[in-house]
Amino acid sequence: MGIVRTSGPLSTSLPEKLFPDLTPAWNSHHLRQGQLIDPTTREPVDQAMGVVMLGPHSYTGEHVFEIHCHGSPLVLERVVSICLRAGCRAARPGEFTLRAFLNERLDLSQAEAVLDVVRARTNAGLQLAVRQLSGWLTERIQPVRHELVGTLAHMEAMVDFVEDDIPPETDAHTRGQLEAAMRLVDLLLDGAEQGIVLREGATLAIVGSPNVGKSSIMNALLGMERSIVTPIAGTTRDTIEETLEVRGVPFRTIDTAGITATHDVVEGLGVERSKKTLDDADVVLLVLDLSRPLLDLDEPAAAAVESIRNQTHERGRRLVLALNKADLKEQLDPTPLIARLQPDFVVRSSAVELDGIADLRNALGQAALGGERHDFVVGNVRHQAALRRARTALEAACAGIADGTPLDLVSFDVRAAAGALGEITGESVDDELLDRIFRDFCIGK
Ligand SMILES: Nc1nc2c(ncn2[C@@H]2O[C@H](COP(=O)(O)OP(=O)(O)OP(=O)(O)O)[C@@H](O)[C@H]2O)c(=O)[nH]1
Ligand SMILES: [Mg+2]
Repeated sequence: MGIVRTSGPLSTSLPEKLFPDLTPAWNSHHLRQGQLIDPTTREPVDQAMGVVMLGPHSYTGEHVFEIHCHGSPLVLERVVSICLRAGCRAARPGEFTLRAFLNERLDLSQAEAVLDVVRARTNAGLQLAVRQLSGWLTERIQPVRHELVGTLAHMEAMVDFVEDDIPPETDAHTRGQLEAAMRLVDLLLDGAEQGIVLREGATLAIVGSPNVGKSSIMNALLGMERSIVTPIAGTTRDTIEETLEVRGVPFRTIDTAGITATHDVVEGLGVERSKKTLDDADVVLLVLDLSRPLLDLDEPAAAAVESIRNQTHERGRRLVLALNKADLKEQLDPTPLIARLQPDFVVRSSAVELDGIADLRNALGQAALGGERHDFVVGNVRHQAALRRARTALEAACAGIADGTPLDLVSFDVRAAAGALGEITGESVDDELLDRIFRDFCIGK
């Protein structure tokens, strides 16, 4: 099916023109079926359905008419051109949603959530967007912003009328409000990092020396025999990728060749790839074999992990250590390595008996999210940036009050904070920002 829709006053006169066979009584929100014709030629175009939704009870808040026809591009093009001839104009990208925002059917964060729903690439990202569509973010931000605006008005009045020092109780009150705003912004920013991981997923590199059970663990995590497993060291020669969802986090999971000091050319190239994979990973799963006594064998892998642990990484790389083959007689003491690498999680596992695999999944999920899943996750990058700006401005305002900075300077920061929060709800946006946001929408949304 294909839907052509119109919004605005013409939406109530179009139905009679396009469906002349139907009685002209078009009740709002009732779907009707009939012969759709081209009013200029009287030629039938399609057997279609139409529905009128009278404003303000429509998506845009204006009168809306929708034509549900067969999905043939020819039919759709015809219907669009008929509407244009009847006096409509083509919608700009996102214009329906923009009108919904301008007519206060949606706040700005909800309008953007529409785009996030359309664009979601992961189930978790979709979940976040749908949640935002309900308006929870504005519900939280709006009262705090209104308090700030009130504080601002008060401060400006003080600047204008008071020559003497500000009474201390005003200071305390203002500071209390600024701190309350900061707590909310902090709470929302805490979950922002998780928003990115849930929207975009994380990369997981499974590394270690040869034969420790990396491929077996990859298969156990996936629940399928994806990677070849043999008792021969050096089985995995190249990186092997698969997607895996753990606690809502989509992982790009990569099994790698064992990292070892080697003179073999092919094996050496595999080791290079393993190190490159390690470099790009958000979460590293280092596997050790508990059943063999020699920790030295793990040295090249440990050194490679150690070197990337010291590098900065945009999401803060996390390390999970799997002490594998825990079903066999334990011969290895991993304590010195744990002390040296300081992994975020240590899990004992048996990839053969499937012991500890659930713990491993838990550890990986927490490692990617940087802890337990937050209740309030802001997934939209623009909102995150606005929250960060609000945070900086609130901090400056609090510091200003503590230092006895003149109120007119402090009020400048409070205004900036209220402005940044208003950019999320849409209460303080200019046309340029709206243009930028809705430009990304597709036409018709
Ligand atoms: N008993 C026991 N054997 C295991 C376990 N995990 C892996 N193995 C065995 O160890 C051998 C090597 O396993 P792989 O998964 O191929 O190890 P790998 O680390 O991928 O090895 P390379 O690809 O050669 O670097 C196989 O014979 C596995 O069956 C485990 O937890 N317990
Ligand atoms: Mg392998």
